[in-house]
Amino acid sequence: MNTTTINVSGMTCGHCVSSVTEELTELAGVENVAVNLNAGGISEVTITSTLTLRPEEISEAVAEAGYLVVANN
Ligand code: 9UX
Repeated sequence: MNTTTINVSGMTCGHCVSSVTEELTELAGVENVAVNLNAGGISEVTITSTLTLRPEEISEAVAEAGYLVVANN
């Protein structure tokens, strides 16, 4: 199992969490998505998958939901 942690900006409520979770869950091999919501700040999203995910497909999925993957610093 692969664990990928990303930082996402622009999420402020539970519906944001649902949207991002739904989009990421659609990626091939994704088993679980856990969001640590930081409303108004940078939220940490941890993705567990059976396949290795490409950074671009993750960014695209998050963008589909309407949010942005940002750097870890
Ligand atoms: Mo909640 Mo998130 O109304 O963009 S869906 S703030």
